[in-house]
Amino acid sequence: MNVATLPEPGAKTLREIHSQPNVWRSVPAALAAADYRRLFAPRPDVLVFTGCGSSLYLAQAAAATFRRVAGIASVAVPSSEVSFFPELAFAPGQRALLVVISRSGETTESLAAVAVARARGVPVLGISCDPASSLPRACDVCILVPNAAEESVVMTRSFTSMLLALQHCAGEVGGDAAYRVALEAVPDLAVRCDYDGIAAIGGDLSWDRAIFLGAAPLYGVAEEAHMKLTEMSLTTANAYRPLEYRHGPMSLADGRTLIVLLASAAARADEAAVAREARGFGARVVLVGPGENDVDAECHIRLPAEAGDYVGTVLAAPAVHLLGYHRAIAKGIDPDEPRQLNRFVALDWRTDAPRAAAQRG
Ligand code: F1P
Repeated sequence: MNVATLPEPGAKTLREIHSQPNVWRSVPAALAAADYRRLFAPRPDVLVFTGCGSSLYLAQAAAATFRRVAGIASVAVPSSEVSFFPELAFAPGQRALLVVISRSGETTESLAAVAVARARGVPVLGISCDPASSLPRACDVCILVPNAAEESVVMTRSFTSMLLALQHCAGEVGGDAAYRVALEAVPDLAVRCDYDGIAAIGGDLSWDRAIFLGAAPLYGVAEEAHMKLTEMSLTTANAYRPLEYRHGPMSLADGRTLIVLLASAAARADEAAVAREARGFGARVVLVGPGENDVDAECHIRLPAEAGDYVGTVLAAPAVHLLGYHRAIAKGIDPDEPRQLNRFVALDWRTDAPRAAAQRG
């Protein structure tokens, strides 16, 4: 093969990362095509968000948003736990709605979670990027965001676009029209962000462990960030709520540790104190959030002040996606070809019946 025609390593992933604001603009129209409102009448007592990998972290951010914006009790449960510990998801006497998140719509554990819900008479709302997949056929209603799908294995724009779609749902279900208007402005806010400053940090191989700190809906983004860095650049990473970092993990903070604080508005001063303490142990600090660089971060990805914790949730994602991309390239790794990873995990489970029942035969 002519070397000149070989694609640049990571070309697909980089293109997909930068395409996010434009893809986000199409989310309201994608939502309008799905009659999801009927699953909220009567109003469920609890929403159980579920998914695997990046989609589980998306579930965490979506659950926090629904609690705050729609005022409905919401939890995020890994799809495998819905199958093996359904009592953690569905309490007797509680009217639940299962919300299954799957870019591919083919992850076995997530399809099995649908079977568990069905067997209990629990309605299912799905969200996926593949209209031809199994998930839309298995759900009562499925929101589809097809142009957010990636060619790459790693999820970037599908994560943020499906999260934005669910945040719009929360606004609709909560009757908060102003929230939905604020969400529609998010793509324009993203265009105002200068994400490129993260490239130098990604290219600096003098750190080799990353800690992502995020609270409430940003915790799901922090978890996604740790996953992206791991998948793209084979780097050890962890995610914590910011103030949790003092309760043990800070013992590892040193000169080879990168702290990425996804700062919230609600707890900003206290979160900044944690970052400064970590810096005191030699850790490097990156700040992603609005306002001033009050943590003496060596890199500040400044987000617009009007972002807010439940409107600007997705705005931190391109920064952490680019961190993973640039670190992969600096390490000579192609983020378009992540090691030992498939587009989705297919298991030899029956998914037409709850796993436990299927195991009993
Ligand atoms: C879920 C997932 C991805 C992960 C990898 C394997 O896929 O765990 O989050 O990055 O691609 O599959 P899906 O259920 O959202 O399609």
